[in-house]
Amino acid sequence: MGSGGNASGDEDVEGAGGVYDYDLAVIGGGSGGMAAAKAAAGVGAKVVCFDFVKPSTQGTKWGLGGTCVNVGCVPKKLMHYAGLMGASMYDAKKMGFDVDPHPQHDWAQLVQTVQNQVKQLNFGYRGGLRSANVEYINALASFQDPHTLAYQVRGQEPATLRARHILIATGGRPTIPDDVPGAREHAITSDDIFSLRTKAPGRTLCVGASYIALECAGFLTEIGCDVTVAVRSILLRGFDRQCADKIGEMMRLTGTAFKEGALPSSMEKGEDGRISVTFSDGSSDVYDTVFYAIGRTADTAGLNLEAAGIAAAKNGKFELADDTFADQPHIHAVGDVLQGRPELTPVAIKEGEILAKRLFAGATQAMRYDLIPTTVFTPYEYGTVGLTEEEAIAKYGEEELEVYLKEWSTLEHGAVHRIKHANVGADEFDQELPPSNLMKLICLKAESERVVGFHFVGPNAGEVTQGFALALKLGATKADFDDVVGIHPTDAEGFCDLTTTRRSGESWVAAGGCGGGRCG
Ligand code: FAD
Ligand code: NA7
Repeated sequence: MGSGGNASGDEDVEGAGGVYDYDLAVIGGGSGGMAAAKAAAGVGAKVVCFDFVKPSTQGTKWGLGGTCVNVGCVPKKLMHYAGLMGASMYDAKKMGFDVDPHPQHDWAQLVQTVQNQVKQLNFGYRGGLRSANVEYINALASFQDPHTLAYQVRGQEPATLRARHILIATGGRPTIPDDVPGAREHAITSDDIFSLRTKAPGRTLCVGASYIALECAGFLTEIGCDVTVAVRSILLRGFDRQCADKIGEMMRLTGTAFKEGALPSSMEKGEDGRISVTFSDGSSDVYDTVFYAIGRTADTAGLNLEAAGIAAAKNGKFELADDTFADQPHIHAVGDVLQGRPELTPVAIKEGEILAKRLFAGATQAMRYDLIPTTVFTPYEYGTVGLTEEEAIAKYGEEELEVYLKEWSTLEHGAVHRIKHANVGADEFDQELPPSNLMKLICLKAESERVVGFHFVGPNAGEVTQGFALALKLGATKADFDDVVGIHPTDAEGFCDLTTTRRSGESWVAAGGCGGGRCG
């Protein structure tokens, strides 16, 4: 044991290679690290978990629990909920409530509500670690040698501890480009937006066109901000193209602007606090907020990896066959630090639990990365599990697939003309509007039309997709979907009787809207 010793003072644990203070030391108390720590302690391992938050470029800090609970899924979903409420104000008026269809939005109140919930979860996580018998150390940890971690708790002497196994679960942080003068100084990221107390975002430029940029652009638009998304190439790279295009179409119709092919080249803050942005096409504009969501960089630079005899790729991630370093089989990694794996909380959790049970309970289950469902929480959500149409064609060939699809509008939204209203703010708009929803099943002909790709753009896609993911996991065929009796009137019931195939050349747009577009 090094200077400072192990905070618990408990007995040392023995293992191959010597005597250790802990069976497992986890660096990073986020989704993956916390899950692994609790699972390992749950089967009797002696576990310590380090978690420490370095402030964002704008100085934002937060508590225990990692990205998801503090600056990711949780505050994002709550703000998405606020956005959905904003969109439903007009519905409420149409449904007889005596409400202003354009009420003023109080950003400070929203942040307060969101942060109260986050604080409650932080508190719960601390108690959760304690009751799981995991020792928590609020300090940055780094390697001193392959089995030794160095750390310093604020106000205390530097210390070290030795662990039989070490898990790296340090996640990632938002990327801000170095080559855009002013961006690091003036732009915010997802690390800041959910606790932004100084002012409402107002006129906002979102840079980036994937998950996070579109989700944030979506809820900001719905609560009344004037939002433009700066798109480098395409929306939602890696997702099904038709569905990504549908998301873009619905976001445009509900008020988000898109600036294609031109990105900020510099920005500066005026005396009024607003940010003047010059774009690569020579144009310029002024915003209250510039929000970068152009990807995340794995947070591994400060771990002193050389001392452990391991290395990260150029982007900071680890390229591992599974969750363990081949050269240092006692060092492991889970979550967002892993190269080529989905950056999702349930993935990090599952990886952490599987690792812990393998190390300390003799389990043999390996992590499976196929059929992981996910949802983009844009105003019209997009849920998917399995292959995109592009991936299915590349894997099996177009002729081997039958693609069933349908577009329609949600009954309730159609009844109050929500999209028509959102687009122009009045009922006089008479342009033909596209249906808001899209569903698609990609089926493999050679295997009795086994469903290999499920896609749904529409309200509550997260809830819908979670349930259907089980069907794909169990190998459901198109006939199995057809055999299910629908729940009427829902959007999801549309999956029970999809008839139009892409191959048929017929229109897949359902004329009416009554439960999954079934009675058009
Ligand atoms: P993290 O949760 O990032 O935890 C890592 C922890 O380690 C952090 O607390 C960090 O401060 C700490 N740390 C780093 N270095 C050290 C060190 N040296 N010593 C001690 N501590 C250290 N996923 C979903 O599934 N659904 C969603 O809807 C969703 N929405 C998202 C929205 C946003 C805006 C963002 C940013 C992410 C979202 N994600 C979502 C992704 C999800 O949050 C991540 O995939 C998940 O948090 C990864 O978990 P992790 O354990 O790898 O790392
Ligand atoms: P992603 O999913 O990595 O996407 C990054 C987006 O930002 C994508 O649209 C990129 O466009 C765009 N991008 C990348 N670099 C730049 C620069 N320099 N300028 C402008 N735009 C750029 O990142 P997210 O932040 O949305 O999400 C990360 C993960 O966190 C995600 O998987 C969620 O699970 C949670 P491209 O398509 O490459 O042209």
